[in-house]
Amino acid sequence: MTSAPSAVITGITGQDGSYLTELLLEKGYTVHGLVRRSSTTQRTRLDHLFHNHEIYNKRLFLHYADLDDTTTIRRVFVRTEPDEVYHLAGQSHVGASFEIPETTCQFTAMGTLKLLEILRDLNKRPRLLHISSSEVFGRPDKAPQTEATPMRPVTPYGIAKAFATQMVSLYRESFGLFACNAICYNHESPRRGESFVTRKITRAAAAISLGQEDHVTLGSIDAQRDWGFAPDYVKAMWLMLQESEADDFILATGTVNRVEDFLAAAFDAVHLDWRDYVRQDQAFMRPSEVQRLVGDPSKAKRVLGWSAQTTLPELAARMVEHDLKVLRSQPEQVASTAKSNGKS
Ligand code: GDR
Repeated sequence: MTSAPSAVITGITGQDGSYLTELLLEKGYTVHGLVRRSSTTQRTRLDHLFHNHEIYNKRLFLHYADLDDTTTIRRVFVRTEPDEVYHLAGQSHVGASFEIPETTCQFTAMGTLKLLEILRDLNKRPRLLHISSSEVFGRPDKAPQTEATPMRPVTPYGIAKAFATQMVSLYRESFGLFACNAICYNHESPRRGESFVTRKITRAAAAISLGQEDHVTLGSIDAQRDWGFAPDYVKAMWLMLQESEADDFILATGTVNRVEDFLAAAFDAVHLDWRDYVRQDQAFMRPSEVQRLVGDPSKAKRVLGWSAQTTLPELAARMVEHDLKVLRSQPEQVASTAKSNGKS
């Protein structure tokens, strides 16, 4: 009898980490999550699993390990001998990367290199999925972008991701690691952090419709992005590690929209006109902005049989519906979170 497959997930407490954990548990995996040692670590996305006694500490385990703590991470790998590693952790906010470029590079770039070095030395090497980003393309010459589009990042976050992405390819080619980059375009969900533009908008639309807020302040609303639904994307990440050859894939919808289109979809869901409630502030503009990113997911479709299933209006409506529910059940908490949405 073969034993159940096992996986390590870095960044398990994030949006993607939580959906991926659910997917892997459904598939019978034992899941080991690496979490930062911090008194304020947010784990609400996984609470339902921690409270499940059939799962927590039976098939789902947490290990404290910062991304730069190589000794501890190595120990986790030696002890757990995972079949697969999903490397999702890092400083994921592009706007914030201008304010904390060193931290961004330390975790996103060097954290990935340190992980690769650990994997290279293991006797039993797991397969690695690294979550890369459309930000590596920066201001590309060509749209939509493919796996062959040159990287021209223009943000500290994009530069750190480009470094990590190229290191993953290098370790695959030079050291024979089964290591893949999932070059993900924006992917959202009700579990998205509130400082990202989609969730900030859906929360605000919900709060405004319930009379708890009267406006939302944003930065650039003509920026164009390719927005998909996060649970669709974690399925592709898993599929990538089931292939016989390690390879990189663009994960995207192939459809581009403006922030304005997302605003319209979210406010439509509560029957309001977004133009009456949106203010703009320089504080939310970035020193260097990626204006338009859209991916060509045809390789993922051809090789993995994967395609994004959720349209932008469906995505926005689903997120607004969730925020309305939360807001109605915890009005004070949600209103104060929305107010304290810092510079992002
Ligand atoms: P992005 O997502 O930078 O594309 O990175 P984000 O939601 O932060 O911004 C999308 C676009 O909206 C504009 N914008 C604002 N953004 C934020 N956060 N807050 C605002 O108030 C606001 N107003 C306008 C931004 O300028 C930008 O053009 C996301 C992250 O998940 C990355 O980790 C990931 O790699 C990429 O998507 C793919």
